[in-house]
Amino acid sequence: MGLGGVALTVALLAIQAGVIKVYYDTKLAETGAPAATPAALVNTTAAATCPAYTEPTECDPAKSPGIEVLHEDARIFLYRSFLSPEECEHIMKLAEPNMARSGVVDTETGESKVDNVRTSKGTFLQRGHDPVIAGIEARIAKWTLMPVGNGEGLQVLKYEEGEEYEGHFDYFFHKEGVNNGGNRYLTVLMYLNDVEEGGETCFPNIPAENGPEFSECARKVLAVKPRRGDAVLFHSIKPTGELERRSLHTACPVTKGVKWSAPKWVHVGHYATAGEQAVRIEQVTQTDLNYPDCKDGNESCQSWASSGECDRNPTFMIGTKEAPGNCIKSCNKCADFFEFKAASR
Ligand SMILES: O=C(O)CCC(=O)C(=O)O
Repeated sequence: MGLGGVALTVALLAIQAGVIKVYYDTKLAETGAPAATPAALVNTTAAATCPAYTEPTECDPAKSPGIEVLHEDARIFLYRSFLSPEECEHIMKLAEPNMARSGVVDTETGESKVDNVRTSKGTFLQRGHDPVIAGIEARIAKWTLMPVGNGEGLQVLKYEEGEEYEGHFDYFFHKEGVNNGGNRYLTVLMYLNDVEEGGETCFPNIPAENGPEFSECARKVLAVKPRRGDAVLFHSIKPTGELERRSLHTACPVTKGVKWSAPKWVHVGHYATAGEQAVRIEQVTQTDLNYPDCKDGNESCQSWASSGECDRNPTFMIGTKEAPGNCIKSCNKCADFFEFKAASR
């Protein structure tokens, strides 16, 4: 082999090393290996189009649609084949013996209660329950760029025919809702099986047109059909700190078969579990920072605003300069009423 051939071989080996570095970055970080080289960065695109659980040798990007952007501004994404079939089976098997009727969080008190808006059964698996669950949680952290410790334990849900979860937000409304790691920031909703009919996850604040393969409940809004291993990522809080009303979502009734899903809720800060000290993180918005004199007149303003009262009842909520309303801050109207004072942080 001539000098040119040697150089080419060395270059190819370096690129190969780069590919491996991208796939095994967690392991390399643990062993203190150097940061990614430009060759590694070139190959991240290929890595991102393969199922998250595959090894580099198994990965054929042409066969994997990878991550789809469902709504750029609301930051809603679909990751096909995020879980392997074996992982889906494992989660269902772990959860099955402990399934109990799902509850909802009371918007005023924060207490959990049974309500007909949510008719599924469910259970929680502790964070890091076993190596399989810990591996999935590590991949979620990598995808969402949020630490594993910000996540609650994995919830596992089972819907029989006719069962559903009506429109709701994952963020909390009650003031104690931010007592452990702040409010919920994002959700990664994973589907553990294929559903024969119905059971779509819909976003009713985002209009869309869907075909007849979707059930009636999912025809006119952004909707995702459950498919084994797929995962949807959506954000409950905007980069500005404001609550994201387009995260309103519904689990449509299952009309044929059974549906298994697993939501992972990730908070803005560390979510304390057994034995850890919970830290409260206030919900601060840009509006708060720049309009320090702007305050709500009622404790329930945030809850009312998040459920659409600013639009439905503007006289009471926002008002006019002559007769200001009660919830100007939660309706994000501080700029119309108060002096701008540039925030110092
Ligand atoms: O199962 C689904 O499709 C949605 C579940 C959900 O919205 C929830 O548990 O908050």
